Amino acid sequence: MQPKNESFVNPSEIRARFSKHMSDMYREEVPLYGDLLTLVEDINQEVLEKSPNTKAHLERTGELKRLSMERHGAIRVGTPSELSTIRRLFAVMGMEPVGYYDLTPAGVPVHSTAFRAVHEEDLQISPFRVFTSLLRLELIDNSETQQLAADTLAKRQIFTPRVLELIEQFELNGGLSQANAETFIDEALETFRWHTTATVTSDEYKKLHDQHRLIADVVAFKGPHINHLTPRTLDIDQVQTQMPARNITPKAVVEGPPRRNCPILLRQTSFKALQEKVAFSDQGSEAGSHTARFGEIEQRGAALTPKGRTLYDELLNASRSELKEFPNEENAQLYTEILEKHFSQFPDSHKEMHDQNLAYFRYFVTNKGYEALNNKTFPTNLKDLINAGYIEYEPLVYEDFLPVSAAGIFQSNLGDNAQTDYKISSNQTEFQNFLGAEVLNELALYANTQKRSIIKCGEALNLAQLKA
Ligand code: OOG
Ligand code: NI
Repeated sequence: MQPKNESFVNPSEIRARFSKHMSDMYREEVPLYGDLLTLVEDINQEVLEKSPNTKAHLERTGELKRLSMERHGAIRVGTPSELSTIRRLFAVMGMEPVGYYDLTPAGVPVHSTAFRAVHEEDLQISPFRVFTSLLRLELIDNSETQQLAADTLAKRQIFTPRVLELIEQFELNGGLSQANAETFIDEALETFRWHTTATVTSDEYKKLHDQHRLIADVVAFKGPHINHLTPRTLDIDQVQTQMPARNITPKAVVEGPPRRNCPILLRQTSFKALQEKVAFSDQGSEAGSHTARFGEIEQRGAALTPKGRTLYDELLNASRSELKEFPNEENAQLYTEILEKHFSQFPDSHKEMHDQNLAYFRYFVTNKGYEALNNKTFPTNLKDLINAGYIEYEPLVYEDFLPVSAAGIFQSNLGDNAQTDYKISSNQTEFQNFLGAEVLNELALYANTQKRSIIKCGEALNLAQLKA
């Protein structure tokens, strides 16, 4: 999307710059994240050198250009008003809430969405995403702790006065000038910064922490510090194996689907959260500690259609049921075997995934197609055009998250004994009311991108009514 006024900065440009600033800040705050970035870059380089085929695919889809700047982060906010202002803040950078994730079945008292760009052209400029969770205070069963949390949260302001002004200005005028965009980036960054001083006493912290480590993390600090940033790798198993040699301790298993020739959705792994020194409000020095921030890596594959996603969910559930317990250090090998066995039922070539309508694709006119432009009558439907070699396709990359995987990432960083059986479940309507907007349906976004690529092919080949 272009800004309304030419002197305004493109929101995608603000997002790209903000994402870089955020990465630089986190690298300074958590040096291990920097080590992880270096490892991921090394492995990506290796993959690209060893597999010209992968490189060619990525070049074609434009992913090669965005690979080194690709990352996602996560924050956890405490109140409905923080959530709605965060939405307005991300809107300045062209990020919209996509998807609803309920983490309560996994024993984490939050529900979440992901802020990201939605149009393929904007995603190419910067695919930066932020997984954003809202604490569900109503799930705290101890009324005294619930009150303590509510009172503490009511006292804080996580946004600087200047960033609030700039958000309003953006909403009023439809954009920000170059100078204001710069200021916005600096001021917005403040919301995500780590604070070594807590806003609560050590006793209060203990009460919150005893209820759930996550509650202490959300409530006890000045703001929703970014708790991890995640670079994208082309070979997650390689990174997982090589982490220990660089003094990084990975979690037991890679979340998501198993390794495949044609990656689907999202595979993720993280390193354990760090214990960091903090000062409670009744202490002069940093005598306490808090464990929340970690590092994560991801490998992204094809976005699946509803049919593909149903198959994925079935195979994942079957694998989990057969394992009978949560994946951990001891059963990691067995889990991988079970996962591979079940996922052998998921077709592993782009052609099968395409022809069986399991994934979304982007279509391209081939050289043969362009060459034939002036001297051939083209077939008029997509299938025949593909069979004749005039059009080719590449899968659309999955831009979102997976609830079971997200739960696994939360748990590995909250201690595995953080399981709680919450009685209240999913409440998307309430979440959207707090957010002040509906979350977008990610499947519709992929379908739109796919459709736009078909229309483009039709235009290029002078086939006005090209249909899927
Ligand atoms: C968010 C965990 C989820 C992912 O990549 O699935 C997540 C959190 O711990 O706040 O980031
Ligand atoms: Ni993450």
